[in-house]
Amino acid sequence: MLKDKLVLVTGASSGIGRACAEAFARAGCRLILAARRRDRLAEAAAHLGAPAHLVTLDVRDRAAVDAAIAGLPDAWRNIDILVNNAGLSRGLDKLPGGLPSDWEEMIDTNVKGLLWVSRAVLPGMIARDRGHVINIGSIAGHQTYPGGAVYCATKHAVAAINRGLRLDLLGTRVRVSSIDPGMVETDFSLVRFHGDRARADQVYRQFPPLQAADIADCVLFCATRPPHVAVMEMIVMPQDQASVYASHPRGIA
Ligand code: NDP
Ligand code: 8X3
Repeated sequence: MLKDKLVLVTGASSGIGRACAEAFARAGCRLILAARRRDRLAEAAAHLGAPAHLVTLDVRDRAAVDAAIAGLPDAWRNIDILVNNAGLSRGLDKLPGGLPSDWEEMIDTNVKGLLWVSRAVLPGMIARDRGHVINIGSIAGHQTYPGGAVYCATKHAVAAINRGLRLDLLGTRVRVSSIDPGMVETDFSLVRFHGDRARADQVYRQFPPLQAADIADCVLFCATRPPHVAVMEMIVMPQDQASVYASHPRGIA
């Protein structure tokens, strides 16, 4: 079903994005891998076992996004699936003491970056009357926790964009889905805590977290439904995390 489909994954240099690229590669797809760290993209591509085109891209830079999509070689232009995954959290400070630079980075990446990439890719999908935009949202798009106001605001925005895009594409065959995970063990916490490895590792010792491959499974599930089936939103949590407020501190064996 996915054989030879062309998939663009943003944030393919790490975590969930890289796992999605690997899963689509196993399904026979060709991959466009986008992120800022070229060395990490090249490393991911080397282990993919599928044709891959690398795009060094900061999704916050609208002009760069437009140029990257417009400049794709002919064989890499007709994107079938866009995985809007690039994103991050910065800081866990209560809002009155939060760093405006952290807020700007999150808003510019998680909201505006997702919009820039979608705006650049969607016209082609609509013209071909086929395609699938799969957004990586979060449980933080459904709930809000202390210190997370701005990150949660960005993921609430992703949820609204996902729902709005679905409405705006009604009548086309272009599908829109959001996969909204709870805690996934990736570099997410390392980035959130500005590189504090000990603090980041502690996050994933409370209970068995989801792994990036678990989210890639869900993305693949959405992408492999028959054309008349649209998965609009999927919340996926670790078994020991019932909400952002309620988890069972089972520890890690
Ligand atoms: P990682 O830190 O492992 O990966 C984040 C990816 O985003 C990296 O590939 C990074 O690439 C890319 N990225 C960040 N900023 C930019 C940018 N400006 N331009 C292009 N790429 C960028 O974290 P995750 O895999 O966990 O995060 C992926 C997505 O999943 C995010 O949207 C996150 O909000 C979401 N999510 C994560 C959860 C978790 O618990 N881990 C739970 C719910 C959702 P590079 O630095 O090379 O540019
Ligand atoms: C990441 C999940 O709960 O850390 O989006 O915000 S959470």
